[in-house]
Amino acid sequence: MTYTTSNPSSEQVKGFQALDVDQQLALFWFIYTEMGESITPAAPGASTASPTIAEALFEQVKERSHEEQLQLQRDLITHKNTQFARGYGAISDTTKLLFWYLLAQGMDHGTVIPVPSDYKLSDAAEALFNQIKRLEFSEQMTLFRDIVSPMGVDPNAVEHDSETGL
Ligand code: 45D
Repeated sequence: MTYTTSNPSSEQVKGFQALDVDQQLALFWFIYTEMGESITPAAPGASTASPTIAEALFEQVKERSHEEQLQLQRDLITHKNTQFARGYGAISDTTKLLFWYLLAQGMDHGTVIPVPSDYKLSDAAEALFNQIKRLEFSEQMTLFRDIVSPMGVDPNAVEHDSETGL
């Protein structure tokens, strides 16, 4: 299956990025719960994902405490210049998607910190959620790629940081 090329100016991507960090994580989680069963990592299109790399990154999250797991995810969204965010920034968009999918599955399985059951989406996040639900599957894939692609830190795009030595 092929997907349309990314449109970085898509309204939904901007809307997503305009949410605060925790609302982005929460909305992404609600999206997963809505579509989880239609995601099939073994699908033919999965050939461009690197399961070994996504799993290695996921293992780094899994072995941390719940608080650290949450911080790692927040750091990806805020582009904090960490070793982990650089590892993330160096992988392909499809592998990034697979990594987020593994994280969400970890939440399902209780190995990754869950969203509190009483956590509420803001009105803006809720409105975006409703728009996303109405998109076609291929449009959703393009959107998710555009969301996960710029997260983390592209190690080729940043100057040496004397504070962290990275
Ligand atoms: O206390 O082509 C808050 C592949 C604050 C195959 C929180 C694919 C309060 C190849 C932040 C709420 C399968 C890769 C706590 C395609 C608080 C291929 C915590 C498709 C604790 C197309 C929030 C893959 C947290 C797809 C921890 C479509 C939130 C993958 C975490 C889609 C949220 C993956 C997470 C999706 C959300 C993953 C981890 C939608 C993950 C969503």
